[in-house]
Amino acid sequence: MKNLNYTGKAKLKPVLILTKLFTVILIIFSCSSNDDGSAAARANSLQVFSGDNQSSYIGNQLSDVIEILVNDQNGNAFAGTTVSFSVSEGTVIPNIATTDATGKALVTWTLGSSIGEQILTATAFANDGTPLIGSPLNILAEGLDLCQILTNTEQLPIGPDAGTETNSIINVSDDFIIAPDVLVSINLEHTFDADLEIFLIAPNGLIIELSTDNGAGGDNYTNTVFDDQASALIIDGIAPFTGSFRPEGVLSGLIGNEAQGDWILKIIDDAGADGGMLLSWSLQLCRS
Ligand SMILES: [Ca+2]
Ligand SMILES: [Ca+2]
Repeated sequence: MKNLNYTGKAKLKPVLILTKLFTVILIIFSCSSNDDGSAAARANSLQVFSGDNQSSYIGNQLSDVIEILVNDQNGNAFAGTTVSFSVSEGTVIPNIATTDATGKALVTWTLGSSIGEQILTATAFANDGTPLIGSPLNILAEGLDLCQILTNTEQLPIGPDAGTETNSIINVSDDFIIAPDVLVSINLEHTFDADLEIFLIAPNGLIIELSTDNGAGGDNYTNTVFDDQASALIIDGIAPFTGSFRPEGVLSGLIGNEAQGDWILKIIDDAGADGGMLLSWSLQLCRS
């Protein structure tokens, strides 16, 4: 028993000494790095908290704010750091923001005019002037085209009997107000163009006369684009009307209307005999 007790104490003593020594070292170490005993937190790193990789239409503000997070060296949120922002194009508000109690700086970003990738850059420095880890920081967004072109390639017969109607639908699923420029393009085959009366009908029922009884005995409409800004009038054109023409009605009458819904290309063959085929048509609609 004595031997056992003696052996036990002999093993215990070095452990106690080492523990005390380690405690002393810890106290010395912590005293040397913290004069007042509190944590000496400092701004250390910069990262995106939220708002990266959004998309929006060019010239429009992104739906979510961009949140930048500054942490200290222990990974805790750090307040009071100045973060500067710049954009490849568009605007960011504000240009300079200070991190709040949650370590975050918030900005709104309105995209510039380029379709595709746009870049917001956040920059922040420590008190000693060195950049924070992660700075400069790039946040990306995608600028979307304001205009969409929708196409229907379903082939439908035209005529040949008098009074035959051909209706082809393009559905617009997006909900937006129509801005300039509205364009319609058509491709069709027909052996006597003057038989044809071609209209665009908007979801709200507005009817735009594109071309009626033009082209005399000529054939087809081949890559014909109806555009209010074209220099040539469709009534002055010659079959197969390849190129851009001002329609008989005005497409600009659609501006300000709701885009969503079914758009109809209506073709009436108003004379017997000759007939043909609708090959495809497209509708360009833009938003502001
Ligand atoms: Ca006919
Ligand atoms: Ca006409």
